[in-house]
Amino acid sequence: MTPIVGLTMARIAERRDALTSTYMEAVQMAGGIPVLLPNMVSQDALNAVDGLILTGGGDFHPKWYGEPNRGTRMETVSVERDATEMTLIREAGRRGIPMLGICRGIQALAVTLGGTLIQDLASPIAHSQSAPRPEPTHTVEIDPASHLFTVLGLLKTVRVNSFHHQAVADVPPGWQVSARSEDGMIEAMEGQIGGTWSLGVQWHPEDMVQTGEGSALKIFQGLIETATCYHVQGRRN
Ligand SMILES: [Mn+2]
Repeated sequence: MTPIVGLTMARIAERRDALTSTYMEAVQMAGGIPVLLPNMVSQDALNAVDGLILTGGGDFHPKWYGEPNRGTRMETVSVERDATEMTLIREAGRRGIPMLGICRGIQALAVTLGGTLIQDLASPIAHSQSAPRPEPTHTVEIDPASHLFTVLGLLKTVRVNSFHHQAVADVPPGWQVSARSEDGMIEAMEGQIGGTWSLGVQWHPEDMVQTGEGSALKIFQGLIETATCYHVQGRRN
């Protein structure tokens, strides 16, 4: 069987949602069927999927994690998108649907499940690269005790791209840090919800699957594997 993976979308203008096709291509290359979840769906949309990808995009409104604005780029905030993704994450967690958070997506997982964010990085390493998207510009060190270490084929370090000015400050209760950059920023985290692994990465593996950089496709294959388990266990509605 081929698992179906739902992907959240960016609110790019009033009444206009979009998603870069590299996400859909990566899901397809990894053996899944990508379906798009626009910013008006209810939690019932999860009846149709075996896995969920929280995609990249603008900042979360800091009110969701109870902080004043300390460098959040308010012009990139969509509270409609924030609310849709938080609803989907809570419900996916309840059902045990495996999740992969990418860039904003790791932050979505953190904000929704009780973690916090650094609202504006002051880091010596450039986490906002000007190099082309498929090009890795910094390394991350993987915790050998992590699920991510297994997913990546036992790699201790990988080279990743970097397009973020925020990062996870505190991971949610029950989650663990699975990778950090040289400057100590959280670049990946993981948690087991409802018996299923979910993962967040701060980089953009969907932009690196074509070149094979950083074992990027393995991250999507890891999601497809857990989504397949979810499906064959007959857990989808
Ligand atoms: Mn980075």
